[in-house]
Amino acid sequence: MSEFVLFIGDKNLSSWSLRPWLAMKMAGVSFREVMVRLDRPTSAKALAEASPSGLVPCLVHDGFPIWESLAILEFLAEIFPEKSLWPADKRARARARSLAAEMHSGFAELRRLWPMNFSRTGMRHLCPPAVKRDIDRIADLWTASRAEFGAGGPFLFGSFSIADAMFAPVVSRFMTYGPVELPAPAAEYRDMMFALEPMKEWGAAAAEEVAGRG
Ligand SMILES: N[C@@H](CCC(=O)N[C@@H](CS)C(=O)NCC(=O)O)C(=O)O
Repeated sequence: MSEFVLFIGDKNLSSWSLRPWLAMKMAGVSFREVMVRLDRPTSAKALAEASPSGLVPCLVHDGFPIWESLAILEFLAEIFPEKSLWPADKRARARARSLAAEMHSGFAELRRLWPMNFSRTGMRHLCPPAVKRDIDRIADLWTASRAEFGAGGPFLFGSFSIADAMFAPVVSRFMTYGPVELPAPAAEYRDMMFALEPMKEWGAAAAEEVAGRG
């Protein structure tokens, strides 16, 4: 039987790790997770051993490593076609890929100024215009996807997809640095995502880490 080992960073901090971890949980794929603690004197060596890029996440499938969150998610979609990690409809799939790619390469100011701090809520923060622009763009993307493609369920494209996995850390940020005021469909989507069982599981582990017990 195939073995999946997912190397991740600290759950409170590692936004990139959350994405494939959540997708694997939502798809019901069994895997072993190995955490590499970040920002420690031992981190550089441990990261170099865990991942060819020296960054997490890295998924090792029967000894074969796949790094970069989006590449891992694509691999999962390919080997588990029955899990429908991309929407079946060609246009919906293209749109989901646009959202996933925009998240992977964009929203730099939001990511820089509001780093993921999963276990915290209501943190004091600044919201300069560049961050506000990122928030507004994300709210528009969520609202439009829900309206155009979301009829079959509560996620961006109805059922859970890679696009949802890609935005999971933003969902967390919109709680940590808020709750951020969003138009109703975007706020509903954020709250639904934050209430998912795997998100609660990740959050509980993040809180244990911060308390020094993880
Ligand atoms: N583009 C990469 C980004 C991965 C990344 O930056 N990971 C961070 C943790 S969230 C990391 O490994 N940082 C290494 C460090 O902190 O030394 C991806 O999509 O997987």
